[in-house]
Amino acid sequence: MADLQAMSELLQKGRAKEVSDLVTAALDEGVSAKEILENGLLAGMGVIGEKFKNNQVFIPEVLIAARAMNAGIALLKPALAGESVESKGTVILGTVKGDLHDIGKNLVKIMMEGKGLNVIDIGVDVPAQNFITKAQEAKADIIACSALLTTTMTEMANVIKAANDSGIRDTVKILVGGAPVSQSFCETIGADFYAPDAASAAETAVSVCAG
Ligand code: B1M
Repeated sequence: MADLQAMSELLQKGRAKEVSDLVTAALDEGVSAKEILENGLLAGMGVIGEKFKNNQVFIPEVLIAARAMNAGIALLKPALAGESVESKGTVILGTVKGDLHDIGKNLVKIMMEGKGLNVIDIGVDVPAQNFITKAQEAKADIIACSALLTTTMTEMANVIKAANDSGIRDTVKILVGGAPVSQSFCETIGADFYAPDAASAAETAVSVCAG
């Protein structure tokens, strides 16, 4: 039987190969991708997050756990993404300047692609102006910014300022998210939409593109 507890514990130890094997076995047994993600992978990363906060583990351990997490997510991708083919709109997605966290962003990408959006992932540590330049080049409908640090979430305000300055603010909507971000922060900086998780980010983006 699928052992999501073991998956969580192996992820905490950064054992990417074993995590991948357990993800594959769980999928083969018919466990849903959502359950594997939430009760196996995210549960393990949650424990690491607490230990990181309390100085019980340090960056190298967190990095290898993140690598195991990404290996597991890669296997879940087809099941999470579904089979949508028709493009419903274009999204420029990145983690803001100064911020290297990309696991949440990668999940947002998977969920958005699964809903039929064309997602241009411009990576991590992205300067505000790059979001704008890429959006102009791709004639994007949405700029989606992720931030995981209280010190970097303020960069989102710079993205909005850059959008205003370049005159694209009326044609491109700005979606923000990430653990420290909230609806009230979204309103304070003048972003258009906040989404608390990857699935709702995808739903919001689809409804924005549908007009
Ligand atoms: Co970092 N880190 N980290 N870290 N790290 C946190 C975020 C932290 C909360 C840990 C802690 O103290 N408990 C803390 C931030 C504190 C704060 O600002 N409030 C922290 C810190 C302090 C740091 C450093 C400063 C540590 C240091 O150097 N002293 C440093 C900063 C580096 C930098 O970015 N410049 C740092 C470094 C790292 C690693 C590189 C080691 C690694 C990142 C590896 C990687 O991403 N490839 C790492 C990790 C892994 C974490 C934790 C443990 C896990 C984050 C994660 O991936 N979660 C994290 C603690 C925690 O979250 N419990 C922590 C799983 C992921 C699926 O969730 O990204 O929240 P998340 O995404 C969610 C939602 O937020 C949302 O959807 C997802 C769920 O569906 N979402 C969006 C995300 N983006 C969205 C965009 C949207 C909509 C929704 O629309 C556009």
